[in-house]
Amino acid sequence: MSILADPTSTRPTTPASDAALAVRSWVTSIADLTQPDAVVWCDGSAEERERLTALMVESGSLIALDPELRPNSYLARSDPSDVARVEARTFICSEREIDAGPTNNWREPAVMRAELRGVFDGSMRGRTMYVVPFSMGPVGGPISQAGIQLTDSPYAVVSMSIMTRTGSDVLALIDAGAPFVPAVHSVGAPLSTDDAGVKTPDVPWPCNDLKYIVQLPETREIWSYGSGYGGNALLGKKCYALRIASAMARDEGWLAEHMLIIRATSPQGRAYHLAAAFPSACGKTNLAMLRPTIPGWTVETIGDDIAWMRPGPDGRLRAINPEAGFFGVAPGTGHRTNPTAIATIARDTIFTNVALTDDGDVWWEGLTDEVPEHLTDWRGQDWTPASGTPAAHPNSRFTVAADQCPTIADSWDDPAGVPIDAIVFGGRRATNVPLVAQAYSWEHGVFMGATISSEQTAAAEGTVGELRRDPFAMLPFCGYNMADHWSHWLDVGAGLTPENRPEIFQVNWFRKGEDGSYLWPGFGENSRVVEWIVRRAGGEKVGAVPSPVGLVPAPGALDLDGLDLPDDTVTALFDVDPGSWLTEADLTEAFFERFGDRTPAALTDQLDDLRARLQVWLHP
Ligand code: GTP
Ligand code: SPV
Ligand code: MN
Repeated sequence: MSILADPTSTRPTTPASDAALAVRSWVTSIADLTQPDAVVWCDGSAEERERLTALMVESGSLIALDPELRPNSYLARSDPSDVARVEARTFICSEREIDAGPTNNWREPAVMRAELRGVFDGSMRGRTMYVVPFSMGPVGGPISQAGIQLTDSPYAVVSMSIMTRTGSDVLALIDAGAPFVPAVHSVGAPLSTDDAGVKTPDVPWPCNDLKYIVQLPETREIWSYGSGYGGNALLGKKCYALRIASAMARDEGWLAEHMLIIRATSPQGRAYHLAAAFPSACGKTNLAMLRPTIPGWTVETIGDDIAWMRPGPDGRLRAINPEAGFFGVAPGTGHRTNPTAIATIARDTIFTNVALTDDGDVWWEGLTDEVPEHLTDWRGQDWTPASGTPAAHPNSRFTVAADQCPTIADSWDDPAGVPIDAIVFGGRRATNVPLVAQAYSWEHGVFMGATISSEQTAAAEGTVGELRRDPFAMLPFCGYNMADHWSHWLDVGAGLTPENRPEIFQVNWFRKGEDGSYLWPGFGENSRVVEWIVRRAGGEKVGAVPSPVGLVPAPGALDLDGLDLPDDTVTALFDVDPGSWLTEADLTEAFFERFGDRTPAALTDQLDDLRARLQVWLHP
């Protein structure tokens, strides 16, 4: 088998440099290990995507939607066992366990490598191995980084070509010596051939019950086995842009974060940039595509999931969206809640695990108010409203290019990034956390980020609804010791001058009343909170009053015009109950203790300050 065995392969230009030879010898070594039938070098072209898409339609991996209703769009149904990230099988393999920290699964690199050699041995037999050079961020940009994903999944190739910049220009950069992260992916479902030379038939969604999502942050490598889904398989996303990049960023003085980025422009024409970290399925895509309900404001989208930020030549913290597409949660995305997303996915979209309508379009819970009378559910079974099961999987997703978004900012792909004015941390909290609060200082803001807790969602395996700590919304994504991440944030803040340092805020769209319903209408109405945040960050005269947990809007400072919120609802949205906050402080202390002496003293000082403010609140 030769590297160029497949006649459809676009042969990369004859390698001239040592770098180019090293890439080819790495590709050969992985092909020798995994033994695919053919190796195809991907050029990222439209023809290539069409060819692979047609191949998947033919094999049954993709279902073409009605082109009149949803042009050039497809539905994929995963294996029912392969529907979300698998955190229990996600490993950070640093030489020392302490460097992975208590919140990551750690394995010794040498042990993991030996294990991986075993599982990858012959794992691509009967399949094609695709070579996908990709760039996170604009190709060659000062904040961008390159990678190469080897994969036996055409679904991963096509998805990567939407989610990242792939193709020959990236390979040329790597051949010229640009560093790249090698990322190997196999669905772990080799196809055997019998004595007569007949291959076992393939299934629409090959995968393996045994899964490994492995990051080696010190040697900057990724190995993923057994899953074809989302963050497990599109290795540029969580594996690279967060787990590996967070470790790079720590070493090099920048930040790789699970954050959306937006640009908000006031009626006066002043533009502000905001980056916000919420745990998975807690509202990043929705905030990124926010349609403001308050007059005169516009919000434009820069990124919906990941931000890479570094101090720029002007001394400001500059952020890029390293991705090129959105892998967004479908359920709950509707004409009423997120019309921008609905417009974005009108064409050229891959849907995974949503329901199919009888006329060949897609549907999911929350897309429309009225529920279709008959559907084919995400498992391919007949479904009616009486079925009693969701028609779309709760973690079903759409994959779509960022530039299809009608609110995409013209600066979204500026290689130099946009200057960040405000950083926001949030989570899904039925109680305690107010609608919005501003940190008293950078250190207090880092404390807010470090103490995020959130009710678990369907974006990963686990019990939905259970409260868990998710510091910086990075619990499943930090490639090194989480406490070191907090120290790193303290250092980055200390390196910025006060004028250039973003203000930090905390928000909670999910607080519930006694009847269990949300107190805050959310979605477009979140623009009211965004206005208060960016005006505060911009140093404008907009009122704030102290509370134990941060500065909250002064009476009348948050624009609630036209909302018809009863006064007691507003009070409940901002209620700080010292008793339950003191209990929460005890839990925070226990949480910090898990990290031993790696927890920065600045954060235990912040905990002391919080307790002191709560005591004053309790006994004024
Ligand atoms: P990942 O892609 O997993 O990182 O998720 P995300 O953080 O981008 O979450 P997304 O915006 O997709 O929202 C997840 C779910 O939360 C969807 O079902 C949304 O409808 C719902 N949601 C988002 N914003 C709000 C809000 O302001 N209020 C309420 N009640 N629900 C919201
Ligand atoms: C998340 O879980 O935060 C996602 C989806 O954005 S995945 O790409 O699967 O990680
Ligand atoms: Mn995410």
